[in-house]
Amino acid sequence: SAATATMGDAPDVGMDAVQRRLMFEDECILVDESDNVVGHESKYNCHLWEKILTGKMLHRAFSVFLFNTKYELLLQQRSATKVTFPLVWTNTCCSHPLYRESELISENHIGVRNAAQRKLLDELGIPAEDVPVDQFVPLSRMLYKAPSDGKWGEHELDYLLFIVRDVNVHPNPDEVAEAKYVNRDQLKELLRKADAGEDGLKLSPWFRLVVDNFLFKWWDHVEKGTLKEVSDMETIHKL
Ligand code: DMA
Ligand code: MN
Repeated sequence: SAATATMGDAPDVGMDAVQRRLMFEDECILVDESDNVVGHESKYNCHLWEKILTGKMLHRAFSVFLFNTKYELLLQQRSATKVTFPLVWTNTCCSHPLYRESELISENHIGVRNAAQRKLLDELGIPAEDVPVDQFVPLSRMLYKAPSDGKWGEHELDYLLFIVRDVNVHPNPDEVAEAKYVNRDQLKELLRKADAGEDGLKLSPWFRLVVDNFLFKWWDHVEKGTLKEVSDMETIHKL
C-alpha cells in the first residue's frame, strides 16, 4: 500500500490501476539477439531500466502500421496513464506477444499476428474481423533499446507488421489519448514539429527509428500493392 511503500517505490504509488494490472499479468517472451526464445518475465520486470541494463530483459514485441485504402497511416497518441512513454505519438499499435501457446507459434509468425489482432481490439477497438491475421505483412525485425522517464525503458526485438485495410476504430481511453490518420505530408509536418519541440509534440523512439530507416520507402510499396516484395524476415536490424 502507499502507506508502506518506501521512497524507492514512490513512482509506483501513482501508477494507474489498469496499467498496473497489465504490468503483472502480461508475461513477456524473453529472446536472445537472434530471436530464440530463452525464457519469460513479467511485463513489469522487462521494462525496469535497472534490469534492462543487465542485458537479460530483451523481449519480443510488435509494431503495427495500419493504412486505410487512401494509403493514410493510422497514428495514436499514448494515454497519459501509460507507464512507459505516456502521451507520445506513435505508430498504430504496439505491444508484446505473450508467453502463451497461441502467441508463441513461430510458423509464419502466427504468434505475433495473433497478438497484433488482440491488441488492435484492446487499444483501438478494431474488431478482429476487420484485421484478419493473414492480412498482416511482416516486413522486418529490429532490435533497439530506449529509456523512458524515470525508472522505465524498452529493450526489444520488434516485429514490424504492415496492414492495408479500412477498419472501424473506437479508441480505448485507458490506452489511447487520440488517434488520427496522416498522409505523408502530414507525417512530415509532425516530424518537423517534434524536431522543433513545437506544441510539446513527442514521438516514440521506436516509431522514429522506423521512420528514419524504412517507412517512406515501404509506403511506396503500400501504394503499389507490392509490400510482400520488400519483406525480409531473415535480417534482424540492430538500430
Ligand atoms: C510495447 O508497446 C511495444 C513496443 C514496440 C514499444 P506498449 O508499451 O504499447 O505495450 P502495451 O500496449 O502492452 O502496454
Ligand atoms: Mn516492451
